[in-house]
Formats: sequence, structure tokens, C-alpha cells
Amino acid sequence: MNTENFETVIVESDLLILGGGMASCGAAYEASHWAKKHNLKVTVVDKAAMERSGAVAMGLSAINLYLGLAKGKNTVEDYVSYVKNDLMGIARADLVANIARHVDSSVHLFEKWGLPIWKDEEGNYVNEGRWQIMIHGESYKNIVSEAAKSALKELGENGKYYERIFITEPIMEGERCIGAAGFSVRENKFYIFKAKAVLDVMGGAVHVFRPGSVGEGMGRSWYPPFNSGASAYFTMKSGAEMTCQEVRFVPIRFKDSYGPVGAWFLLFKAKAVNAKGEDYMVTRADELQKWGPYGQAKPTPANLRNYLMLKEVEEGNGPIYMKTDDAIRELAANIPDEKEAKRKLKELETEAWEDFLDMTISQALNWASHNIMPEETPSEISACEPYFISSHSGASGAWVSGPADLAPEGYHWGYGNMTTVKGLFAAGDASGASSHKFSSGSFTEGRISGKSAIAFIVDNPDLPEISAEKIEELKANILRPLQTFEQHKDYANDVDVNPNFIKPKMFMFRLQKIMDEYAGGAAVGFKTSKALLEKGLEYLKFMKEDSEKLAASDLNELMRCWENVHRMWQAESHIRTILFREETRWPGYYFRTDFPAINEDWEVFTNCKWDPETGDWKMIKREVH
Ligand code: SFD
Ligand code: AMP
Repeated sequence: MNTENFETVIVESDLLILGGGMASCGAAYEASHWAKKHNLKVTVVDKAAMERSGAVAMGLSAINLYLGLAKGKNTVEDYVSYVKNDLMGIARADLVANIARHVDSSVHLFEKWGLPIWKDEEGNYVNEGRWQIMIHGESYKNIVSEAAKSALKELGENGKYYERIFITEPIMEGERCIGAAGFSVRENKFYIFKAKAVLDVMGGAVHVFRPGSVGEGMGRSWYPPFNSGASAYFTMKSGAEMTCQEVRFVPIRFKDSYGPVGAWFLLFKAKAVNAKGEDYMVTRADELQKWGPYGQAKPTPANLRNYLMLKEVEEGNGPIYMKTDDAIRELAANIPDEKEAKRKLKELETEAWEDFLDMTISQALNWASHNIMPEETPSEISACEPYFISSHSGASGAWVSGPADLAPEGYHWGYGNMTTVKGLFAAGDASGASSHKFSSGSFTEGRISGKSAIAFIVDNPDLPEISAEKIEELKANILRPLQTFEQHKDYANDVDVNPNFIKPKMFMFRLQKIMDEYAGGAAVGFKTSKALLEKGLEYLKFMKEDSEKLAASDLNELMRCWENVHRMWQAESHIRTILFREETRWPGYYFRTDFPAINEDWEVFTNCKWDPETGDWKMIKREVH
């Protein structure tokens, strides 16, 4: 593709929201309200179409964070202690509490906008577990994005959203973030977005590690492969301090199609067993003692539940099964009336299928194509490849300022959810150390950040300039893979094998191989060590050099090139942080064979920061208050 005919489009805004997912929708909704009062512009940019973009694209079957504060069901303190235990002590209580105290109102908004929430006979929400409520959520994202777009439209000319624009790079003026550069994935257009404040909400990172689904299954994953590390790249490249970059999330999922397990464990009360029919949570309970106070926490932290299962697999006791059949039978067993029992059974079967049809359609297809009827046949479950997602049970992301009234010394620098870079905010999967926010909490954190970013803009009303020279430099660099391909494509007769360049797919395979084998991926049972990590870093250095030679034959491949550069940065910060933390704290997420135990001295946040001036990485310990 010729890059000479690319138009440069410059968009000026006050608040720039990058990404169109749950946190973005919350931010757009809330910021529009405050922007109207101050006559400010709000712009949202999504690489996809907001109606079905991000992790909620396929829908969800539960809202995993709802406290029910008004009904006195739970307290914010209960939630904070649940999250801290689940993350083995490593969580920012101020951030978690801030989201928890506001999340119920977001859920009530979803309902008002038309999201069907399950109700019991008294009209109360139906809980899946203590914090989770059931929804008929196939259209969850359509509903939420419609509300966000309506809020932007209320601003008239001051409210805009751009879809199918891939954000590639941050734009800085000294130590302040003043915008972003990207390109359309449909038209020959290069974009510069200028802004007074920027909110990074581009989701988590998928496909950094080699997935279980390879070959014909490639592209299937639990979290969307379209969330490819742009959030972390953006904050790191801006020079922002990151936290918990070692805390990946390894979900247990229905094998190969990635169906989530929450509804099965919590709503249906199913058990997971090894091939001999043993419940490893019972038979291996003693092994929890080794993991400090967290081994005794209730519920058992997600990573420790994983760990016990991984031990079974390691000892050759697989396959591991979710006993869907027993669960359904037991739930219908105590109903004396035969007709009523039959009706209940049918209802449970429907709910079982809806759980996946609402959220992970491939899992329902898997059942259908393997003649599985959940009421009769148990299903295999397994540990997935690692994901970077701080809104669930991982924690990686930007280190952000906490709320003025809750944040202790050192956790607060003026504007809530601002990163350590002036004018750059982060929320949802982009902000770290505030796990278990899920869809509702990410939307809520987006609201908090949107409001706070508007306050920043009111205090910093100047719109910084970006020089024409800078714009041309960004454009040339971002479009370079198209030129590289054009220049060398005829050298070889196979576009995938050419000594002058590397295609993004091959680049991704190489990255995934390094991460899987050296950084404790699924293939090596999530185990790693100093020696392996250092070797991995050595290979990543070569990858960084080769990234200069990425080549793209069209706009879609250009996006793939940059997605993989983003993944590579996530990978490097991950390896560096695992290396820094000399202990094993989350044995079911990754295991340091050279430091195989939890160590009190490491009950700290391990942060990192890339220096845009020198290109050096700095590793930092921060206290857990
Ligand atoms: O059970 C760029 N999640 C669940 N949350 C729940 O509340 N209940 C559930 O039942 C959940 N389950 C679940 C969940 C996710 C998935 C995939 C499944 C099941 C199958 C988690 C939530 O979905 C998640 O916490 C939030 O969505 C996180 O919100 P946010 O805003 O941080 O991320 P996003 O929604 O994925 O949006 C990201 C956006 O960024 C865009 N983007 N835009 C421009 N340029 C780039 N370079 C970009 N890169 C990405 C995306 O297009 C998107 O708009 S259960 O299994 O846990
Ligand atoms: P998942 O489907 O695994 O994403 O989980 C959905 C929700 O249920 C999350 O809040 C999990 O933390 C929670 N959850 C899943 N499995 C269990 C379990 N066995 N015990 C306690 N909580 C769980």
C-alpha cells in the first residue's frame, strides 16, 4: 500500500477517552454531565464499534460486582477484605473501596436503561454468589454503549465518538500527556487527537502468552483477543508508573471453548473433581496451609483454587471435570412433587445453556457438537493461558491516584485515577491494584475518572500545541510497516517468509513462544525462575530489534503490527516484574521454582517505570497500607 495518499486528520478535544468498552462508556456518560456545565468537548475513540466492542462484546450472564448496600446486605469493608484476600494481600484498599461504594448506582442505571436483571418472587435481584447477580445479558454492551452515545449526543458539537480508529501512540509535551495518534482501519486516514486530558481505557492484554487454542482454534480465547495491550503500552510509553505487572490472571474455564465457571460453582453449586472423582478442594485442603493467612481465607483465593487443580494435573490425575450433571440433579432432587421437579429440571437446563449463550457462545456450540447435555454429562475444565486484566482476578495496570477522602499518604496526588503522568488517567483493565471490579466496577471507575479528568481540565484549560514536525514523525513511524511491505514484498514468493521483514502473525507466534516457555506459560505448568526469565528477556531484546521490520500488506495488518508491539511491551514489563519479586505469592498464577514460598518481606507492591528519556526501566517497591 502506498502511504503517500494518507490524509492527516487533526481532532481537538478537551477530554479524550481512548477505548469504547465498559470503563469508556462510564466515563463518557459521567464526563458529559460535567462537560456540559463547563462547555467542554468530550471525544471517544474505539478501534472497533462500541455497540459490540471489548470484553462485553458477546454479552455477559452475570454482573460480578454488586453490593446491595441500600438493603444492608454487605459493607464496603467486607468487599475490600474479600479482594485483598483474593489477591494475597496485594490490593489498593482505597481504590477498591472507592469503586465499591459507587457501583450499586451504576447497576441501577443499567437496569433503567433496559438491562434485564433476574428477579425472585419478591422482586429482589437473584444472586449468583455473594457479590454477583444474574442478568439476561446478551445485549448488555449494546444497552450500555447506547447510553454513552446518547450522553455524548446531548453535548451537540461538543460530544463526538470515532469508531474503527486504532490508537497507537501517546503524544507528550514534556511530562504531560496531550493526546494520541492512531489510524483508521477502514480508510487511508492518519489521526492526531489533541486534548487537555486523556483517559486510557483500552482494556487488558490477550495473546501475550501462547493460547491453548492453536491451529484451527486460533483466535478463540476467554478474554477478547482484540484487547491487545494498548492500555499498558500507552501508559508505559508515557512514562507512567505501573503496578502489579507480574499479577497475571490464569482463569479456570471449560476446556477449549473457555466457558466461565462462576455460575457453575456459585449458582449451580457444582463441584470440580479429578478423573478418580475426588474433590481436590477437599483432598488437598492441607496444602493451603503453606500460603500464609490467605490459605485460610474464605472463599479460597482464585489462584490457590487453581494451584490445587494444577497439582492434580501435574500428578497425572486429569482430566478435571465440572460435575454439571450432579449439580443439576441435586438442585432438583429435594422437590417432592414430580411435576414440579420436572419443571425445575427443565428450568435448570435452560439456565445452563443461557449462561453460555449470553456470554461465551462457543461453549454452547462445543456442547452441541460433542453431544454434551450438561444434565447428563460432566464437562472438562482446565487452566487457561495467562491474561493481563486487572478488572477480574489479575491486577496489572497503571498506578493511579486514590480518592482524597480514603487514600493514605503516598496514594493521592490531586486528581482521582490520574496516573503519575500529568493529564493521563486510567480505569478498568488499564488501572492496576484494584481487582474484582468486573463490568460494573469498570464502568463505575470510568465514571469516577471521567469526572476527575474534567476537574483537571477546568484547572488546566490550555490546549497544548503539537508541532507539524512531530506529527510527520509520528505518521512516518506508524505507517512504516506498510512501506516496508511495499518495498520488499516481491523479494520472495511467499509473503510470510522474507528475510527483509516479519509479518505480525509470525511476530506474535514468536512472542508467545518466548512467554510460554520462559515466563511460565501453560506449557511449562506456569513455572519459571531467574535463569529462565533472564533468557526470556534476552530473546525479547531481539524481538524489539525485529519489531522495526514489521510489515503490513493492508490496514488490518497494520493494526496487527501495532497490536503485537503493544503486547511485546506488556511482556517485557511482566518478565521484569516477576524477576524483581523474589518469592511465589500466587502459586496458581505463576510459580518461581527458585523462590518457591510466600515471603512476608514481599508484602509490597512491585511497581515499574520506563523512562522515555533514557529508555531504562526502574523497579520500585511501594508499601501496602
Ligand atoms: O464471569 C482500543 N467479565 C465479566 N464481568 C462481569 O461483571 N460479569 C461477568 O460475568 C464477567 N465474565 C466475563 C467477563 C469478560 C469476558 C470476556 C467474559 C466473561 C467472556 C469482565 C468484564 O467484561 C470486564 O471487567 C470489563 O469489560 C472491563 O472493562 P474495560 O473498559 O476495562 O475493557 P473493555 O470493556 O474490554 O473495553 C476495552 C475497549 O478498548 C478498545 N480498544 N481502542 C482504540 N485503540 C486501541 N488500540 C484499542 N485497544 C482496545 C476496545 O475495542 C474496547 O472498546 S466472567 O467470566 O468473569
Ligand atoms: P468466573 O466465571 O470464574 O469469571 O467467576 C465469576 C465470579 O465468581 C467471580 O467473581 C469469581 O471470583 C467468582 N468465583 C468463581 N468461582 C468461584 C469459586 N469456586 N468460589 C468462589 N468464587 C468463585
